[in-house]
Amino acid sequence: MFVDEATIYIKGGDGGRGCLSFAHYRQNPKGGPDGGDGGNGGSVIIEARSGMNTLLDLKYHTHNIAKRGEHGKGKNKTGRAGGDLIIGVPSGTVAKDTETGEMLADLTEDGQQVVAASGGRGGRGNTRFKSSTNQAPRIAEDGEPGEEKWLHLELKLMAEVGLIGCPNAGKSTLLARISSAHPRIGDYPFTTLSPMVGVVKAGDFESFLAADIPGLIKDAHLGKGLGIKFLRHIERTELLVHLVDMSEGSKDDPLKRYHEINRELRCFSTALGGREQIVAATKIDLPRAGELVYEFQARMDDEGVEVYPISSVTGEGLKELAYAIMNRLKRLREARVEAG
Ligand SMILES: Nc1nc2c(ncn2[C@@H]2O[C@H](COP(=O)(O)OP(=O)(O)OP(=O)(O)O)[C@@H](O)[C@H]2O)c(=O)[nH]1
Ligand SMILES: [Mg+2]
Repeated sequence: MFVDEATIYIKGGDGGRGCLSFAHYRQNPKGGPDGGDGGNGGSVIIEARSGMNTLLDLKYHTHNIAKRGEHGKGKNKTGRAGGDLIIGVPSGTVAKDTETGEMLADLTEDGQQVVAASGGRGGRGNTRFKSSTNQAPRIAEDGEPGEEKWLHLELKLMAEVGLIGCPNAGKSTLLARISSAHPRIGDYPFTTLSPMVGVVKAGDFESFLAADIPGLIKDAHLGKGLGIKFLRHIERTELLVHLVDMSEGSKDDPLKRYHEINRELRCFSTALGGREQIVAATKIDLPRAGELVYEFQARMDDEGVEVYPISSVTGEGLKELAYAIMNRLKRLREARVEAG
């Protein structure tokens, strides 16, 4: 099951207590201090793993506590340190402190780690307190407690391209057709209930990652339909491909739908609202589509936006679209490099 949010409690292990002990040898009945230090507690470490794609496990495993350090022992033996607790999360997970709202980490790279809660330091044994004036110190420290906090984890998928549009526009069908992914497809709105990423090949050597998300409707920002919560999964994208359905009669103006979706994006964030888009007119194989596409293209032309007509059934226009996406991505990257 795809779960993209979880709240967990984490605590570093407590440090072990320092030991209060004196050596007693036959030759030296008075002995001297020989209490060892306590071991350090283990830390809680969050690690990104590209092979994972859900926070499901953590949803049901909320308490995560690292091992405590062992107490120090006589004969100056230091207690063993508690092992770190490593929690794996999908790449793209953002960790925030629930209390302060502070972002602790944005784990985007496979294997990237962050110490989310440090273990407590072990207490010093009495040997450490020996001095010229105090040869037999009767003090030893307690270990420090491990750091504890509640974390909110939120997964934001890693993809360069996001597919957006109304429910039933053909987003999942397009992704299934041009990528390795197998999203669910259905002849009804809201078929897609959780986002999915696919690798799209453009030519022999180039590819990009595209994310399919549930469809948006007017007033999604007010909670209509599935709402806008899935938009966070396309926040990291560089480019959006906006799919507009050409099969839905002329009364339901495609241009109007196109503007409605863009409005929802702006309501979610100015960043997403301002993201570059490529517009694709879908389902052009259907008999009634021809005229609508022509009209839509003409009106978009007035707005200075190019439209790519496609059919995921016949395959028409798909290659052109994939190449257009790849080229736009390259241009965006070049512009980014130039801008430093
Ligand atoms: N004729 C034709 N039908 C298509 C085409 N693309 C998608 N469809 C059909 O349109 C319906 C909706 O397709 P989906 O890919 O599930 O649409 P979606 O945009 O992912 O929908 P949601 O997940 O609900 O947002 C399905 O019945 C598809 O078979 C196309 O190019 N031509
Ligand atoms: Mg879908």
